Amino acid sequence: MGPEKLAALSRRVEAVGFLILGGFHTQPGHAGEGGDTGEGGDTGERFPRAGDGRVARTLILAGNAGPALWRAFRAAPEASDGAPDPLDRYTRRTLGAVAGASGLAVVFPFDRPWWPFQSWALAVGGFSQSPMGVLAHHRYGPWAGLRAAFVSGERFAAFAQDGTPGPCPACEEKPCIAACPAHALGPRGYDVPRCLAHLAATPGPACLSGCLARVACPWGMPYRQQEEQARFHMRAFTAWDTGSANKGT
Ligand code: B12
Ligand code: SF4
Ligand code: SF4
Repeated sequence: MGPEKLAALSRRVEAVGFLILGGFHTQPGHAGEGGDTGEGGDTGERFPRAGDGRVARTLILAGNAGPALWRAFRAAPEASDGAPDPLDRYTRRTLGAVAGASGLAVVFPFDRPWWPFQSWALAVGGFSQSPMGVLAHHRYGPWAGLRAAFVSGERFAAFAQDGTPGPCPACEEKPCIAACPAHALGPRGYDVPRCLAHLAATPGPACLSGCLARVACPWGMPYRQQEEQARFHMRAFTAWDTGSANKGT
């Protein structure tokens, strides 16, 4: 696939509210070469098969940041049909159609077993591991959702990456850590049960309008979620321990 086809893929993805975050070539020797089933997804070294059954040579990551996805989703039938996991279903329908039209295979972050989307984002570049578990991006801060990976058996033309690293290693004060009222972020990472206990025990917790630690990050402010979208994702997150979570971003 040359630059024109990549540009066409980008246009199709943007028309339904998403964006292309970048891509990378899988290296010879990665699992998926010669005989691997391509199933599963528990390490960054495993890849899905391309649509024609060939091993993956190129992986392209689609995501979202800023208001475009929420706008497109709110106008779609899934947003009001009352069935579970509306955003995941919107994503599968629209990006599944984009993959079909582009001759690519596609996998999603909500498919089980989990594919290693964050490892793939680190391979794409521009992201760093934040103290909150989410990856922070040099442009989008902690607000980039990872929504789909397109897979091809061809080696695509090189991706234009500007080489800018994610912001966390150079962020000395790390205001995200101090902003968490539950002290759930620290040197040992993100204490999920502590965060969830705080959300359950506090009447009308401020975090339900958006994780305060994420909001405190000075990077990517123009891409922050609006309140309605933040509430949607936080509701899904707090449902995690009931087993009915839709882990959106
Ligand atoms: C399971 C899961 C969770 C679990 C984590 C349980 C645990 N401790 O493992 C819970 C429910 C806690 C969770 C929470 C959230 N999650 Co989550 N989650 C996932 C999911 C579905 C699978 C992760 C996984 O196990 N992958 C398999 C491993 C092998 O893949 P990997 O990439 O190599 O591994 C990375 C992760 O395991 C990560 N990791 C380890 N522990 C934790 C803990 C958390 C909280 C996160 C986010 C990541 C993380 O570190 C590894 C290296 O980078 C991914 C989607 C996906 N397929 O990756 C989303 C995903 C990681 N989650 C995401 C997000 C945004 C959230 C929330 C912010 C949701 C929200 N409210 O909006 C919250 C964070 C809480 C908060 N304060 O707001 C995004 C991250 C986007 C980004 N920029 O990095 C993802 C990619 C989903 C998406 N569609 O974009 N999540
Ligand atoms: S505040 Fe600093 S450490 Fe925290 S997510 Fe943002 S850039 Fe990373
Ligand atoms: S949602 Fe609230 S309690 Fe949980 S990590 Fe974010 S700031 Fe802390």
